[in-house]
Amino acid sequence: MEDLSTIINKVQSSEELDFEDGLLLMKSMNLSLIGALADNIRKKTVGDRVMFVTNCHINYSNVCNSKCKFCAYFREEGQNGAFTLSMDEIMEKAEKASNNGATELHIVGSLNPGLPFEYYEEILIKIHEKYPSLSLKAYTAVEIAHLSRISGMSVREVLLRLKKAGLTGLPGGGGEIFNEKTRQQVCPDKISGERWLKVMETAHGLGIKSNATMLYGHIETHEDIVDHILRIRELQKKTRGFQAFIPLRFHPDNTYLQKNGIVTEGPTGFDDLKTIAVARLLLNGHINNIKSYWVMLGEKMSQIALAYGANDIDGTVMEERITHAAGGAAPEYMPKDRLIHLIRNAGRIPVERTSNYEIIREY
Ligand code: V47
Repeated sequence: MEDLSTIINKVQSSEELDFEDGLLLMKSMNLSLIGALADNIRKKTVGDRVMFVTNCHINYSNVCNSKCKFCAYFREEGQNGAFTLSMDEIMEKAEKASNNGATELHIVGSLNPGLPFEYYEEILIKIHEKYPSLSLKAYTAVEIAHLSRISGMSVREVLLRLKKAGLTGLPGGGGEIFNEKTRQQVCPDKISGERWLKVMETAHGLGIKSNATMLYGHIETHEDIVDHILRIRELQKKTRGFQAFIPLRFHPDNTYLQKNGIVTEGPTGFDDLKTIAVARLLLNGHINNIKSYWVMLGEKMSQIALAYGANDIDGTVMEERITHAAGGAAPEYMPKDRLIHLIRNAGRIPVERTSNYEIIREY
C-alpha cells in the first residue's frame, strides 16, 4: 500500500495539499484511512452538525441545444417528451412548494433556443412578488452565459437584472469536469471550464453566492478530478463566494455515453466515498460545506458519506428530473423527518438551514 504519511502530516499541521497529494489520494485504495482523515477535518472545521434545506426543484424546460453526452434529460424541440413550462405551471409548482414549507427553490433547466431572457427574468419576478420569503437559487453559470449570448448583455448585466428580479444565489451545476480535453469529449457544446469559473467570479463580485459541482464517474481521470477541485479552490481564495461543493455521481442510463458503450456503469461505492473525502481534504480551509447529494448517491450511500467528510445532505428536493431521467433510483422526495432520521442515525446533529447557510433550527 502506498505511503500516505506525508499527507497525514500535512493534514495534521493544517498545511494545504497540492496536486500531487490529491493524485496520491485518488489513486490510493486505503479508503478507511482517507475517510478517517477527512472525517477528522470535517469535525474540526464544522463540527457535528449536518445541514439540510427544505427545498423544491423546478426544471422549467428540457429542450436543450447543448446535447451533453452524459445527459439523459434533454430533448430536441418537438421530440417526444420535450416540455417547457408556462408561467402558470411554474407558479403552481412554486405555490405547492411554499405550501409544503419550502424555503428554497432550485430552478434550472436547459439551453432552450426558443426562450428569451425575459422568460427567465419573469420567473424570478413573479415568484419573488408572490413568495418574497422563498430563496431563489436559480440558473447555472452555463445558463447565465447562454442568457448573456442571446440577450447581447454582458454576464454582469444579466446577473444584475436577475438579482434585481429576486435571484438569491446560483446553483453549482454545469461545472462537469473542467479539463479541456475531457470536457470536449463529454460536453463539446458547453461553455469551457474557464468560462464557467469566470461567470462564477463575476457573480461572486456582485455579492451573489454560488455552489460548485463536479461530475465524476464517466471518462474523467484522477488528474481531472484533482485539477477540477483545485481550480475551484483557487477561485475561492479570490472571491470566497462558493458556499458548498457537490460531487455529482454520474448516472449512465439513457445517455449517449452508455448507448455508445463508452461508459456502461456508474461509479462504485468506493469511488463515491473517496471523491467526497478527497474533496473535503483538498478544499479544507476554503469551502466548508461538502454535500452528499442523496438524489444521486441514494439514501444509504449519502448517509455513509457523512462519515467521509460530508456535512450537508442537500434537502427534501421534491420533483427532481435530471438524475431520474438517467436511471437515478432514489425517491423523488425525501420528507424532512426521514432526513433527520438519517442524520441522527449517523451520530450527527440535524440542522435545517436556509439557502445561504443561515441556521433555521437544530433538531
Ligand atoms: O449540471 C446531468 C449533472 C447537474 C447527469 O448547487 C448528471 O446545490 C449525473 O447541479 N448523471 C444538475 N449527473 C444538478 C446540480 C445540483 C444538484 C443538487 C444541488 C446543487 C446545488 C446542484 O447534474 C448538471 C450535470 O452536471 N448531470 N446529467 C447524469 N446522467
